[in-house]
Amino acid sequence: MWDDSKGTGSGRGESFANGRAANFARQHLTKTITYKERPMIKIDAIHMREIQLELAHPFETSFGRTMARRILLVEIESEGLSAWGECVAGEHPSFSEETIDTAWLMTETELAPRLLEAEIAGGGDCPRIFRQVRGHRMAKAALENAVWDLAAQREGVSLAKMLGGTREMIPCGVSIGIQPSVEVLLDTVAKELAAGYQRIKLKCRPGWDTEIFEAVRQRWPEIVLSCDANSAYRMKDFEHIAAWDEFRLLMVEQPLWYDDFYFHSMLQKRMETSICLDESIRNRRDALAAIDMESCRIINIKVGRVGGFSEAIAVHNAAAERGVPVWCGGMLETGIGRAHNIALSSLPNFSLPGDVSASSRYWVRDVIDPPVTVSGKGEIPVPTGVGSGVEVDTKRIESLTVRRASMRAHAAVSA
Ligand code: OSB
Ligand code: MG
Repeated sequence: MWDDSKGTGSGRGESFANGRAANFARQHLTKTITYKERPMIKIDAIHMREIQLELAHPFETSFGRTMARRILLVEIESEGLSAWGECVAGEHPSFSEETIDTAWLMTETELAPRLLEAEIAGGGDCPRIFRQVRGHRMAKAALENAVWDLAAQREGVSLAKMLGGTREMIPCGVSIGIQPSVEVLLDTVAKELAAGYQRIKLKCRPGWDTEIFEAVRQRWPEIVLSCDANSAYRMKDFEHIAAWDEFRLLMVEQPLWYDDFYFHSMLQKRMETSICLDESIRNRRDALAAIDMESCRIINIKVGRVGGFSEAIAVHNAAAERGVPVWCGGMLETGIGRAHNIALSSLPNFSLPGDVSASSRYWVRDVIDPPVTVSGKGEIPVPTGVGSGVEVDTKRIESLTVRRASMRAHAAVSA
């Protein structure tokens, strides 16, 4: 019961697509092999870049407004293959303690050097390699996820399959930021519903809550609706939040402190609507504690927040065994992180629509080509090609790069 599969599905047997990854798999793998027997991965280099990219629309939460993003991308080069990872840390330590600058420092001075020296067969080895670095989960996740992507390419399978995914389509919702007025919000909701999204999540905070739930519910009594407070409320607000039961929200996400279970559990006892935790869940143990204390009945999994795919799978499995549904959160990712979120969302217990939506909601032009699109039914097909199944637009990334560093085994070069 306490033993979680790490999701290292061996999934072989489908036809290989063309390309370097498929060739690699063909040359190196001739029979079905288990995880332990996989040949070691030789990492030749780790490249770090900071790109700067303006959002198509500013995004406002209870902790602030984002107009443009500074994003750390990592690329792992290995025996002719290349795999990317995205660090979801923001510019400021508002969602969590990490920022792009702390992640840059940790990646360059602690994490990448450890990874370059390590013996690894797959992404599942990364938590062990990074164990002596406490915290910095978003920095760790960027590298670990790239290793999973690389391992999938080496095996000639999709990343989703490598992670143990089973869904062919993922259901999509949207997260709608705080808007200048209720009228603008209603127009935005109407637009997203027309695009087919299956669940609308409204960012809220004191002063932007009951009134907007009322307005949206009045116009759309039956849609699947939720809200996310990003820790904007305190104990004095318990009555106020419990009164939202009348709006039949699917969930209230992270209403209280970002690091709390106990007071969320007190609040959950006083309301019918399910609480969903986001910020508070850093790993599987947190998920077990929160479920056991009834601090929440739903869990938002963000692969960056929990430190990488291994821990995300562990949280997913722990929740599944206890009948707690999960969904995949978003952090305003580019197509690289988005593709990883899609692969993760293909796991069976991702049964609620996630905050994984079309590239065009975030970027005028994404860093993958083609961008991620969503069907009129609010679904994204899970790519079946090798690796993450998306094409990284390296020329575009080059043109957006403002800082870079490269590390090779036994030699570090910074520029
Ligand atoms: O709490 O889910 C959150 C964006 C930045 C920081 C925190 C959150 C969010 C979102 C955006 O809700 C989700 C998305 O990527 O669409
Ligand atoms: Mg959230």
